[in-house]
Amino acid sequence: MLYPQLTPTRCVVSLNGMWELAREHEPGNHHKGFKAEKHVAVPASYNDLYAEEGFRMWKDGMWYQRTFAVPKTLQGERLVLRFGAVAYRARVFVNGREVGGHEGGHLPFECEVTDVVDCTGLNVLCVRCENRLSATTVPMGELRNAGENGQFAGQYPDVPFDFFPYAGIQRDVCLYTTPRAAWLESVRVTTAVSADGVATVTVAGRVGGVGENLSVIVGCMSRQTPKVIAGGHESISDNFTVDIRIPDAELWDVFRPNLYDADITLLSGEDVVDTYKQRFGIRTIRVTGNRLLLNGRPVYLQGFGRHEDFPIIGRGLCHAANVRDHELLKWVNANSYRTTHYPYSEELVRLADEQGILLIAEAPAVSVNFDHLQDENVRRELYDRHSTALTELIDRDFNAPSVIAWSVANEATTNRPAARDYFATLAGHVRRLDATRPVTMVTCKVEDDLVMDAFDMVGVNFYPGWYHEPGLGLGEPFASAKASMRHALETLHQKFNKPILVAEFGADCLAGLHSLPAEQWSEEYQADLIMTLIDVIRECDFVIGEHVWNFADFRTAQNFPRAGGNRKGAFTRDRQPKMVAHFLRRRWAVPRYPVTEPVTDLESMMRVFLDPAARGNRHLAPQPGDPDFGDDGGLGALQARWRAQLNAGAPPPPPR
Ligand code: GCB
Repeated sequence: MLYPQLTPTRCVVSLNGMWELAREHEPGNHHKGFKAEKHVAVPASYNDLYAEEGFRMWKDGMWYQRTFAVPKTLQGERLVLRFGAVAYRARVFVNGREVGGHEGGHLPFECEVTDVVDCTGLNVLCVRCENRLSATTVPMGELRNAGENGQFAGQYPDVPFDFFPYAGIQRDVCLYTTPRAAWLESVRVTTAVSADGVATVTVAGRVGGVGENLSVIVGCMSRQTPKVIAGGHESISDNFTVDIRIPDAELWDVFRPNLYDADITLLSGEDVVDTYKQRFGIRTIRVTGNRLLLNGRPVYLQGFGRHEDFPIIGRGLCHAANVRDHELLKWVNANSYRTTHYPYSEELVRLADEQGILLIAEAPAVSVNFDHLQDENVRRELYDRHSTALTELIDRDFNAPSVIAWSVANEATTNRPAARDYFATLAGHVRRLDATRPVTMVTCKVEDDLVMDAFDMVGVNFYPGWYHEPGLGLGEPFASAKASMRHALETLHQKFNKPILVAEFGADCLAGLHSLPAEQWSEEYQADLIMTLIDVIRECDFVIGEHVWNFADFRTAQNFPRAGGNRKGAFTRDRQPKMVAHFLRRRWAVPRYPVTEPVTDLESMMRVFLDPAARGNRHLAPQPGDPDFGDDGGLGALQARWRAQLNAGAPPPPPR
């Protein structure tokens, strides 16, 4: 499925804005139009918009409606309704007729409506969403708190995961057009780079409809130096594959997120039928030994697990919040995040492509609980939905250079024998769909995990110092939390012999709560614990990254360990830094592995040390009298030493 685009042959009309809303108290004729209870914003989750609990917690049929007309200029075109995401299930009706639907709350779907719309007047568009979860939905929910629900037992509402089950039309809705007879339906760009820097770009795609004498022309354009640099042409019927050679390929990476566009033109004889611009980046990503290699060089992932979560709009797409989040990620010197625990919006992935942020894209499968899957048919039903979600995710994001790995799930009961086959088959499914990226999954089982050898790298969530071994202790601070983290990482490495991403660790912290000596929930405790654990993590050479849980505070179901949601954010829910964010910023300013871009990297490292805000804090920057503080009253001495070390190929020292 292609992202909607305005091109000389296509038009996009946004249907976002103010819609009407009503709950389905009883099945009826809502699909033909209904009496509204509320106004509702699209896109947004409906849950936090109103003052009544009866709306916030509603999970049965929730109806949305609006009207639209088809402009005269678009009549005669093929008309498609497209939804970026509707949680969890959607059925779509136009003028009372069902035109399509979808299951799964975080991926796009579309419904062709060419023959259903009335081009002479207003059309009534009604969407029924429903957020009922079960043992066979992805994610699971409403398990009546049975089985191994652990800390989630007894939550309100009944979900076995730690984020609020937001619902509704949460991403963009549009009506878009394509030509009617034949059109470009999908495009997949695969790249390979040879040792001499020549890239082979394969642009493959599918054509919908039928046309005579069809052919495609593909031109490749570099966004850095905007000119057509290569092209290809092929006669086709419905599938096409065009290979293009790009000498001196400008690779995509974190420092220089170089992008290209494949300009695709579908022709019938000499006539242009359809055009589409598909962006892509040229880069390689693979796991070798204990390293994750981006363009052949080790990359250490420093960043967070996150949520699409913001006051009032819930999980609704908000460009302003997305811009702010990525700005903060850059500010804190993060280079990556995992789209915990579901696929994020296409718009955010595109921003990551443009800004050089590395993403581990996760399926919406969180807390898969095999105690509820003992019946083989039930397990098969879940598997089908789970693998479909991955198919749709890979289809959507295959062309995104920012996506460097697929994560098939977070925290399943991977200590149950049935989990083994389930996840091994799933890993195989993902590899068949995409052989160009590593596949991973995130476990919270250490001694008894049975599945991680099916993956290219191991993701692990581990919370010493928070859920176990709380407190500083009387001897060396956090001694037992440190030992526990070291033991877990070594155990997993011995067991699976794969590189490990510490995918979650951290502590809740109520912004503004201070305590000396540090104790749980205070800013001091969160900062000290996270920085201490980073030291331990970095003692293990097989660890390829540290993702702090979480980027920002977020809303959860209600339960006694949650104070107005999960407070493990390095930033508050309204995106202001807690103390730990300043520490991370300094720590992450220094690359973990030797860098080969001395000038830019050195500058970014120094930027933090020279930042006047950071300089005011003894913990964040060297002060006069420190050995690194130069006679020149600045950091000249430190800079000179680092530059010499970098040029000699040695890693810079970690900050004290
Ligand atoms: C986890 C989960 C995450 C929770 C986090 C916590 O292991 O993956 O969804 O929010 O722990 O804070 O408990």
